[in-house]
Amino acid sequence: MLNIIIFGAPGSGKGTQSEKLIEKYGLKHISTGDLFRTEINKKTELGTLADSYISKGQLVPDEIVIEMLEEQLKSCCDLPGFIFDGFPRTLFQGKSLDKVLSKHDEKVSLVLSLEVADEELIQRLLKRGEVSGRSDDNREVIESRLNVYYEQTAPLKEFYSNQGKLVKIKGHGSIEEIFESMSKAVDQLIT
Ligand code: B4P
Repeated sequence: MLNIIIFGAPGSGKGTQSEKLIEKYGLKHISTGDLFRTEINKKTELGTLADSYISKGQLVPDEIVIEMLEEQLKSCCDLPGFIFDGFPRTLFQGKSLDKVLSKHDEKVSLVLSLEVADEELIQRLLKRGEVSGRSDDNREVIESRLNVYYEQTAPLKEFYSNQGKLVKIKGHGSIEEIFESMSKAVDQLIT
């Protein structure tokens, strides 16, 4: 299986690029952010709990995220692979993903890291906030999300770089240009 992690700061284009990669390579999309937003919209207990963290720009606790992930991976075996979008976000989540995948004799194939400057990230998220209605797309919460990213999520880059799995992708430019760079990295792995 081809198991790709799309990595990057909030607003780096993870969701945007994931959709295009899924279409091209036929992989199953697992976006923890989307899964939480679905629960929030359905007003479930999990949604209410997740929103209490998301609306403050904090990460949802690891154990909740891992439980949700395990549920998603239960029926994984006859698929060509996964795109993990916005997951893992902590070292604990990274190590847990390895454990869950190894139960299915699988591993992470590639980590594509979208590199975008903070100013651009803030502008993109503020722009999305004008229409998204998301509780976390406003300046105060965006700043806290960026801090959380640098403190808790960015250390994963070293984790995957040490395993020779990290490929940095310039995340500035048109969506098509970025997609081309990402596709090249995937094609190098599969051909
Ligand atoms: P996510 O849903 O993962 O959201 P994100 O980081 O904001 O977005 P992404 O990088 O996907 O941005 P997009 O492509 O949409 O997480 C939301 C929250 O959920 C987290 O803060 C956290 O609280 C919680 N959560 C999720 N997963 C978790 C986990 N594993 N553990 C704990 N908590 C978790 O792009 C953003 C904008 O930029 C869009 O408007 C897009 O149109 C635009 N854009 C994209 N590419 C562009 C380009 N090349 N040029 C110009 N604009 C571009």
